[in-house]
Amino acid sequence: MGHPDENIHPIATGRAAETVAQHQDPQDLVFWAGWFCPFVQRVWITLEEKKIPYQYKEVNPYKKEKHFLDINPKGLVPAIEYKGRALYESLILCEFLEDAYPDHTPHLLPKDPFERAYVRLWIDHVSKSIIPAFHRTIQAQEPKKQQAELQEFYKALRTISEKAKGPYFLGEQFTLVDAVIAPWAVRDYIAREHRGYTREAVGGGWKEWAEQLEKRESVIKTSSLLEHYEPIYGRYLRDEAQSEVAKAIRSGKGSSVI
Ligand SMILES: N[C@@H](CCC(=O)N[C@@H](CS)C(=O)NCC(=O)O)C(=O)O
Repeated sequence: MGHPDENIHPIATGRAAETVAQHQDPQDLVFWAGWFCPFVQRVWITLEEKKIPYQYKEVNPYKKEKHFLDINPKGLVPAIEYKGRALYESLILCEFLEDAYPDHTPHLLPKDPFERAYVRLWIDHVSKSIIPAFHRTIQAQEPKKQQAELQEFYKALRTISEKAKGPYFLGEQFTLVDAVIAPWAVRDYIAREHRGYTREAVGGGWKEWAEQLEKRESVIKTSSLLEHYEPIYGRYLRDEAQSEVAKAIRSGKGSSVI
């Protein structure tokens, strides 16, 4: 995600704010988070699912403050400090939590090696197909391009949804596939409000799956009030290419009217 607008809300709201308040005491694990970030929410869901003790610390990753760059040289949230040592990258963090807290259930990765690899295969699809298509859909300005990208987003979601057994990806068990895609079920309303996306149009059972994900306690507890997510996408959503100025530029009159 790029640099959000200045009017981005500084801290978590709604149920996520309650969760933050409950996780202020020092712990072995410090969770460096940005309340708004979908990659953060995956790790947060994992922490909540497994009831791992953690101390929540809010950081604005766009400020690139030195203390945070010492933790994650990339300057991105999420990051963690575990007994004083730092790690980052959301998928790696989710797997680390599985490995470092083996007694904490539920296990989000199946025991069976095939099933484990299968979960990772579909997480890879989320990373490589679904998230890029979501961002291209949001960022596209030309209506034709928006439509084309939206179709790609639908296709990527349909492909995985057709494999979902219900209520969750592997059936009754909530796994990492569910945890990593859930933040986009929370945020897909942005595409609905601005790009004509509907869950029904995805097909393949996405609507039912997304509704299950939204209802999951760990997802609810890590979600802020919906209206605060929108400004984060504002820069992409602002249809500048359709503004009068943009139209003027396109028609060759640009420099004289700006
Ligand atoms: N691949 C990273 C992506 C994390 C990411 O992009 N985080 C965003 C916020 S949602 C960030 O920290 N952005 C700061 C920046 O781009 O400078 C992960 O999975 O953890």
